[in-house]
This record gives sequence, C-alpha cells and structure tokens, in this order.
Amino acid sequence: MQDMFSRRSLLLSAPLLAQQPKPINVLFLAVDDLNTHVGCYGAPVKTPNIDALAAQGVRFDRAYCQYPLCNPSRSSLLTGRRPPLTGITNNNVWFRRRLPDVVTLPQFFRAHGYWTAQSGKIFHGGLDDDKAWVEGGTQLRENAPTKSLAERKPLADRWLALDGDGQDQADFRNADRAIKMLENRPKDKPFFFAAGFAKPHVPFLAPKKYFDLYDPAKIQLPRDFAPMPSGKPPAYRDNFDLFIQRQATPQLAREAIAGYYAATSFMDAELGKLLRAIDRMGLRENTVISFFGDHGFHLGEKGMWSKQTLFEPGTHVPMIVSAPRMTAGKSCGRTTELIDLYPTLADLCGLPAPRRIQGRSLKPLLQNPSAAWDKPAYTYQQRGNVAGASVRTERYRYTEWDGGKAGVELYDYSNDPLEANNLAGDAKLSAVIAGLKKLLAAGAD
Ligand SMILES: [Ca+2]
Repeated sequence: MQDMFSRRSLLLSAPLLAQQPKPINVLFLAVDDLNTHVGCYGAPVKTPNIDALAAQGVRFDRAYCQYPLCNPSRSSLLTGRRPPLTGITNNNVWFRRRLPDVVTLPQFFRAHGYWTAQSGKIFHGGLDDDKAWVEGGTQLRENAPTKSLAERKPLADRWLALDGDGQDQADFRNADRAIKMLENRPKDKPFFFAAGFAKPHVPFLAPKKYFDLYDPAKIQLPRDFAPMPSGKPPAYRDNFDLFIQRQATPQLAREAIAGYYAATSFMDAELGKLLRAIDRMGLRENTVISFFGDHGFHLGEKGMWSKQTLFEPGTHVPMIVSAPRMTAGKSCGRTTELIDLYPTLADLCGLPAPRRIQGRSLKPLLQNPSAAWDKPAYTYQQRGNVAGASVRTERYRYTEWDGGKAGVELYDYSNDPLEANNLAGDAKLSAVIAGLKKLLAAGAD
C-alpha cells in the first residue's frame, strides 16, 4: 500500500499532494466456460473488447483453473483455497457447508468498506455467498438436482442463431443491469463490482450476426481431433455438455466450434458495453479490471468436448489484469492460477494481505511480466472414485491419479504441445519426475 501510494504521489502536482489518493475500485469480470480461443490469445475469434482490455493490461499466457468445473473452480478462487482444502468437487455443494467462516473475496472487500455488488453469475448458481454482497445477492438454493449425463439434452439443440440483438439473453440483460447499478452506486465508497457472463457456456445461442462471422467450412479442427474419447487416461470415455452420447463427425465438430466462437463474440460485445460505461463514468484511471474464464473447454481435442479433463484444453484459461500504474500491453508466460486473483486484487487496492490464502499476489508480474517466479499451477479433478491432481510448470505437466495408483502422466510442452507422449515411464526423466512429484505434494499444503 505504501509503495503504491508513494509512487502515486510522485505523479501528483504540488497542490494536490495534500489530498488523499483516490481509493482503487475493482471490476471483476468472470466468464463461464471460456477457454483461450480469444483473439488476443491468437485464436481466429472476434473479441475486440477483450483484446482492448489486454492492450491496457497484462495477458497471462499460462494461467490455470484449480478445477475444470464451475462450482469447484469458483469456490476455490473466491475463497482463496485450493480444492483439496475446500473439498468441493461437484456443482451441488455450497462452500459454506465446508468452510462456514471463510472470508470470500467480495466479503473481504465489503469488510474493508467497499460497496460490493454483482450482476450475473459469480458464485455457482444457487450457491451464492450470503455475506458478500451489499447489492445483487441471489437466493441460496442448495442441493438443486443436477441431471445425469444420460438425461442431458441431445446434441441438436446446442447451437442456434437468434433473431434480433439478444435482448432476452442473460448477458445482454446482466450487462445493462451492471451499468445501471454502477451509475447508481454510492459515490462515497470505492466499489468491488462483479459481472458474470454466461456465454460461451452451452447452449451456444447468439444473435445471427455473430454466427455470420464464422463459416463452419473454414473452421480448422484441432490437430488431435478424434470422433470419440479414447478412454485413456485414466477413464476419459464420456463428454460433458456436448457430444455426450454420440460421435462428433468433422462436419458437426466444425459447426459446434463455429457456435462456440459466435457465443464468445456475443459475450465479448456485451462485456464491451460495460467497459465503455466504465470509461464514460471516468472510472478507468482508478479501477483495477480483472478478467478470466472459470475453466478450460475442449473443442474436439482427443475426441473430448467441454470440461472435466486435466489436459491443457481443460485447465488452461484466459486471464487478464489491467491495473492503474501497472504494465499495459504485455503478456506474461509465468505459471499463474485463478486463485492468485484474491491476493492480487487485495494487494493492488492497498488492503492488508488476506489471511490463509493459498494464491500469491501477481503484483510483481504486473510490474514486470518477466520477473522471476517459482510458483507452479495446480489443478484437481475427481473422476468417479479416482482423484486426479496435476501440477503445471512452464515446461511440464505432471498428473497423478489416485496418488499414482490409477495412472501417472508427464508431458513436456517444449516439444509436445498436444500432450501426445506420456513420458511418465521414461527412466531418463526420473529426476525430473521426482521434482515434480514433490511440487505436486506441496500444492495440498
Ligand atoms: Ca463454468
């Protein structure tokens, strides 16, 4: 805090020095099921507003979720605890059943005098924090029934071009609502405003103009595309959300990817409305803006679709932080995690460090994106009775299933970006494996 404010005061002219510096606001943007198929990450997807945000901040190129599913991922990043500590591995359990007294990220800001409000999905649906929000909190509905894979809707209705501008869609309404709430906010307090976007989560619904941006015939399938999951490792036999019970032909796969891209461009346009409103209200210069997708999303790699894998497409997420007086327009290749957002936002706002947080403030990387950094990224996943735990460094991913009893995986991204060669049995790498095994164990501390 002292560091930030002393740097700030140097920028002020003498008559202003006597004034208190303006407190820093937070705009917290969460997107449901958005992978790194985003324009500024090099994908052929039209996302001009997210790209503009990246140009005003740091784009994290090796950012990872802590669990490849909504509620476990969000419960982790919003409590600052990794999944082994939250114990949450599904979309049904409310985090306060496990951690009744935990101070969540928005609750932390509320306790420090911030006006906290949300529009759209931040905590998982029906499992909102009862202590976090001054405005916009939603009713707790625990144990809402979830459909089994067999009960889910068939493929056919999972992408659709809509007439009109999408006025009846959640992202359109929630963006408008967010703008109104910010316009009417109490002006005597800083704000922590969380805006949750629903697309590109299935079904891929978007106004027709966004579908028109993508010709399915020109969509490139992933190099490791397959019609079905292979069953390895250790039991990836079914898909979540898309192509659940049938094969994806190349034609259907191209249509699905075009639908995902259309839904992404629609979400980007709605997010852009909110960012323009922040500029119009003159808030940009004293507002930290963070942006992320809540977990990865397969688009046919290895025959897999949507979430619930510990491969790169299931765990890798887009994450951008744009902060006053920090680096703008650079990318950062250090391994980072969604759980780092909690201490980062507290740090950038000059608040005391939150207690018992497992993430680490990214402020050093926002000051210098190539600064030294030794923290890897951890992701966990429960598949039936088998618990998976994975650690990602800048070069490797090492994954153990059931502590290694149900399988071990090691991938070297320096020459195997598609995770095609499992090196876990390579005797020449025994020292590397021993180091990664130790690193993986440290993640549970
Ligand atoms: Ca999600």
